[in-house]
Amino acid sequence: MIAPPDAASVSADSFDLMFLVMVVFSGFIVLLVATLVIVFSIRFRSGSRANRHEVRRLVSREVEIAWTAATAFGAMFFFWFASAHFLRHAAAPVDAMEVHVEAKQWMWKATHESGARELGSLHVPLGRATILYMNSQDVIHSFFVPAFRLKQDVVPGMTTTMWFTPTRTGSFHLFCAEYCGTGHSTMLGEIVVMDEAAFAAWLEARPGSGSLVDAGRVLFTEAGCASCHDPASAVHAPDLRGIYGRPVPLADGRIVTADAAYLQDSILQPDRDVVAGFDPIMPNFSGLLDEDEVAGLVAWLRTLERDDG
Ligand code: HEC
Ligand SMILES: [Cu+2]
Repeated sequence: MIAPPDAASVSADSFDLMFLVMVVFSGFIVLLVATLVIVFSIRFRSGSRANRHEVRRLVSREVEIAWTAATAFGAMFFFWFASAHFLRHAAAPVDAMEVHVEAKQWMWKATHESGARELGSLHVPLGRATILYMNSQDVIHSFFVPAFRLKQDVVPGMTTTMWFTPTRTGSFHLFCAEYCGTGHSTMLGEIVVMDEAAFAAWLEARPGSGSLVDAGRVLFTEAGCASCHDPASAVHAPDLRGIYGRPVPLADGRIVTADAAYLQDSILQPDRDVVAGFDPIMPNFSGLLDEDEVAGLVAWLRTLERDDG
């Protein structure tokens, strides 16, 4: 039997428990049904003298009601059990460390907030929440870390997120879990969990290409964003100061929260979520900016303070 790797993230243990309970419960049902099938087919085989009326008496209306209710109750229990787990781990802590992950045939790339980059590996600190903002450059991939019991699809044209808090130092396998072409099986990586101090030293020693935020600030002017979005601009475009975390009313009536994924989509697919009260004149920057540039812009937009003056 292949045992799963030791659990190495905060949510992993409760996930294992859920899995175990489901397997035990399903196993019990399988055994029960299989036993009844076998017993009944022997006892009531054709030609046997068993009393067929006896069964009808046994399966009364009360028994029918009881097992229907028990099944419904079981289903509701699992719904509660699984959704409680899901909700508990749905939202990342606000102070989570951010990393941008880019998937492409057939490699994983990561960019830290400091601008440090890595290929095929991801270094993260122990005991601290890390949130990944993930994009794909080509086809659907899936970021799968068995030791964390986490898996998330990485889809072209949208940003997906995944977060975890590692509980053990060491190196853990990272797989692509979505068949993504001939090199799929080579799309491997490792998650290296280091204690806080070692991680800080690692990041320090990393030849970053300047911080993401700085790159974003420069690009905001160079790519022409400022010509529309500068508060002094004559173009009617939203003021982006304090945008991060703000509720944004959209032209189609929805209200969304301007998280990192929304900011990224605003740049790459401006027609998708048009802000209420504005014309959809913002150019589409997908193909014009590479993923690091977009990550930089998003990082910079997030630092913009609201102007209360
Ligand atoms: C031609 C003018 C123009 C340019 C250039 C432009 N934008 Fe926009 N932008 C707009 C307009 C108009 C909207 C509102 C309508 C919409 O959502 O499409 C908008 C919306 C946005 C939003 C969502 C704002 C909100 O309040 O939710 C973000 C974020 C954004 N732009 C960022 C950028 C960035 C980053 C760049 C440069 C890479 C850029 N824009 C370039 C005109 C522009
Ligand atoms: Cu892949």
